[in-house]
Amino acid sequence: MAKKIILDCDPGHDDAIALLLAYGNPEIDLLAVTTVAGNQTLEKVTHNALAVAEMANIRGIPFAAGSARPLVREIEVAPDIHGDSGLDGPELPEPSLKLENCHAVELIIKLIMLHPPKTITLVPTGALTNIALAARLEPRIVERVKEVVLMGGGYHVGNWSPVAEFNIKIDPEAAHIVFNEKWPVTMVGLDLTHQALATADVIAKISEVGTSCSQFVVELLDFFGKTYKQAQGFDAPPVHDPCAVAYVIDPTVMTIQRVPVDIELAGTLTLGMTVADFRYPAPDDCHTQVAVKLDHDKFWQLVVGALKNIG
Ligand SMILES: [Ca+2]
Repeated sequence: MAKKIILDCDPGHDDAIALLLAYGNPEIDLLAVTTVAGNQTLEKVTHNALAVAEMANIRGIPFAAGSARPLVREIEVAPDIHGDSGLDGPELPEPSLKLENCHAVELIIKLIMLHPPKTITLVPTGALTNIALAARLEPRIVERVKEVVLMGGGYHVGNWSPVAEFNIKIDPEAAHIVFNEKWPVTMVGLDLTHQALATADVIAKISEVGTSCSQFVVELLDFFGKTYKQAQGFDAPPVHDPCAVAYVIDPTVMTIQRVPVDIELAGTLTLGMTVADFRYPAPDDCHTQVAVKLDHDKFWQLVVGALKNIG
């Protein structure tokens, strides 16, 4: 049976590819797409999500806009990576899809309470603001969610500070809530996503699909590659967010390790660090795990396969 997910995102080049992977892969039942401020303002990332839906002719899936700023801190965006629009590079179609007339947090709660327990996986690929608010507004969702598979953090490296990753760093309080609730959390962090490089070889395979959708992804990766080279010195861009979706589709696409993870909220140099305690075997009640090693070929086969299915 297809795995039901809610994708909570801030498109974002890699979010856009995550959305296409989730939509195009038959193992995934995409119940809803929700947005959160992050890579750009809420208005921009929501427009981008709808534009990607338009481009891929996604219909019948509810989209809802969520939090316009982090729980406590001022909003931070990432134009050096994603451009002024949040999705610079390809030309975006004008969206015709309309947003749901409710807040993303309401939609997330409604869907989780409506479906049988332990059937919905939350896949956040942006700041954890919406997910944290949902857990606080309706605490019963914590037991009902199957698991949270998030892109964010990193146990040995950061990107928005030496030790903190962007999604966690911009709303560390939200991340603290999400990592400390007792639902299973899989952290697909930079340790893993820095292995998901869109090399020239990968881009050629995507281009060979030969559809408007694959061309769109090639143009996304072209822009993303340039900014990643300029901002962080990567020879090929790491395509973070689809890794979380890929794990839900097929957990064997990566190796994982159970380990306690908590979020630093007080450090002057380490705010937003995902602190993983590898000193001992994970205790029995450990509900967090981290992604370690990616099967690069299997991962990109999933992405290319999904693009072929979208047509
Ligand atoms: Ca993202």
